[in-house]
Amino acid sequence: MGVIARYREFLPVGPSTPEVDLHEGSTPLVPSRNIGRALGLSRLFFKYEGLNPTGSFKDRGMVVAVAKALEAGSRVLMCASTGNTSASMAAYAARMGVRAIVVVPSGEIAMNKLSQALMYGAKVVALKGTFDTALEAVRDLTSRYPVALMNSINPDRIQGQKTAAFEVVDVLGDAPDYLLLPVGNAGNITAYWKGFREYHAAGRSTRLPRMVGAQADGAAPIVAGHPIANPRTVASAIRIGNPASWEGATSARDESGGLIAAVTDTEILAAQIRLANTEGLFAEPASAAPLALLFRLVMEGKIEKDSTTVVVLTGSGLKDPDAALKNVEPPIELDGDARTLAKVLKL
Ligand code: AN7
Repeated sequence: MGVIARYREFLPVGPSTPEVDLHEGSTPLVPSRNIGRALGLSRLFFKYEGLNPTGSFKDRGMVVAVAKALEAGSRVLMCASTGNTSASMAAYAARMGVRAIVVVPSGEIAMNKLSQALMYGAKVVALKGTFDTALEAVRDLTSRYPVALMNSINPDRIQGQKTAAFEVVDVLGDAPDYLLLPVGNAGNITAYWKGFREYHAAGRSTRLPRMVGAQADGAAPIVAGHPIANPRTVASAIRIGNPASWEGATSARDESGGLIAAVTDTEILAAQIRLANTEGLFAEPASAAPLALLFRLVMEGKIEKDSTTVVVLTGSGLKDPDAALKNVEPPIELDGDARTLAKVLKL
């Protein structure tokens, strides 16, 4: 069952909304086995969003936005993307038989995300410039032509994405003390906060979490307090200099008593490897940013050891093998039999 069927009563859908479903959502909330213990945190969980049908959390919002676009009669869908939004939109457009056009910053998106958009049959334009320039072009074009804008400025995207907060509460039985996630265009932090508030208002939880957002040092406009013209980070998913949902992010931070801070690329890659090596969870670099921030906050004594903490792993590590492979030993090249193999392995 997908998120529309599961959370229908909380979503802007009705009898005339077409059925769209790729069985997105219902992702596991995996308890930490090793990192939590090492940090002295008794209740640390990972929301493993890489297990969505296209490998990222974007499917939750896309399914609702596509259903609503179809209901409104749209036949052409368009988005700007650092990769995951384009993969997701292209998949749902393919399934529903409508055109998908994606605009990505040229040379800036992870190869496997690009391969997804192409395989699902989207028309892909690699536009010179940053994600921010791509989004500007898409906003402009969709305001002039009968083409549906599918970025998270589209409120139906936020509606769908809030279901991740519902799932966290459904599994834990209440909201956590802290929810950590990466912040790029800032749709997701906006959506989680909306979800936690709505569930709380509906009596499904007794409290609200503190929202903790992680940006990358070279792409941290919200931390800096101004847009960044040339955002730079290894985490290409959050290489964004002027987030569309800026205010949603700062409201989530301030209303929840949380924080948004930046981590370095070195911290991001170290966290990514540690997560894979010690938990068996492979997430893309952007998804490791909040874990890197958690390490710092625990060291600074800013997170109580007995708190319930959820780190959202927004996208699968398989999305961006190039980023990961730079940081591990290459395979051992060998021509030999079991004996030479055993020798090389020092068994
Ligand atoms: C894995 O795909 O912006 O703060 O165009 O792919 O809601 O933007 C992706 C963002 C975090 C940041 N983690 O979420 C896009 C795009 C992953 C992501 C984010 C993205 P937002």
